[in-house]
Amino acid sequence: DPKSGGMNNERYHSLEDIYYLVNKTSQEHPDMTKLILIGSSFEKNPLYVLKLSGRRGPVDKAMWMDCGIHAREWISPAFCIWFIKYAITFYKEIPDITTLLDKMDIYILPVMNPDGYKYTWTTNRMWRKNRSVRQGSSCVGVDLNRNFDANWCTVGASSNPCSDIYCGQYPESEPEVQAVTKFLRSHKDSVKLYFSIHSYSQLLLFPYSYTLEQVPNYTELFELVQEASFKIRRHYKNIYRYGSGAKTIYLAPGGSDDWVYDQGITYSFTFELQDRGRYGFLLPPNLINNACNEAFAGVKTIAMRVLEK
Ligand code: ING
Ligand code: ZN
Repeated sequence: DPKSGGMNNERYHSLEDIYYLVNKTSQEHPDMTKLILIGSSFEKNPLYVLKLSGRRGPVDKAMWMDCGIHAREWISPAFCIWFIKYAITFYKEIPDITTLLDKMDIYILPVMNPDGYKYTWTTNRMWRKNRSVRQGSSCVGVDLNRNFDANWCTVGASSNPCSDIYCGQYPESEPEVQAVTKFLRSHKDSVKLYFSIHSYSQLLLFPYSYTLEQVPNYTELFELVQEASFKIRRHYKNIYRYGSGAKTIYLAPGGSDDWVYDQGITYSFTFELQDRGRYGFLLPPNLINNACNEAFAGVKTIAMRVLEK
């Protein structure tokens, strides 16, 4: 495929690789990118956001996408990296990404949980949480997607530090969550659209996950994810279920998309990428490109609609 631009032989990237790639991209494309250090992890790994923009004057709209909140969901950072590469390669070549970059800035955090991600490469491939340690407990890590200040630590989270869904000592106790909330609070006026990328299960979710109650713009969000799911099904013959988090999978408080929504960013989504359980978190590298293409179809469909509003 001539349009693949060498993007059809993906592999997973180590944390060091990702830092290198993001840094190199920012140096090679200063006209389209800006590297922003938003904070650091518990183990003092940097949290870099890459800002992507078209070659044009300033605009007032922005989109945020974070990947790798959960360490073992390797396809998630792979998608953020794929997205950056796709944007840089095909800006002014392919209309969809050109329109997105001409009309809004795109902030990408490729690995929100670098300590956990590193740990899945060295020690335990199935680790989910971050790697924060706390005196008085021998268990390590907080579930960053239970640590946001959104009905924090109610049904669907655990106050047991040994649990995989441990909510932490208090809302925003974790430096990774603090870095993201600080950035988003100070960019609330421009950021209209939020995506958080997870795996697996093939789901397109929107708030709320912390309650079964419907958000005010439920119908609008439902129609957006429905259209995204139809597009993926038509072009990639793959099924993505969709709906609010609580109704579609389970009650889960303290999640990023719910917190973002309650900050007033009402186009807030969590995507669960491939697969539906055959390989689960261990999605083989030869499936990365397909998973990323269809995830991009979903992001693009929603982003284009939100730009029309
Ligand atoms: N799923 C998410 C989790 O953190 C989720 C589901 C989405 C929860 C949005 C809260 C908010 O459990 C995975 N696979 O991590
Ligand atoms: Zn996850």
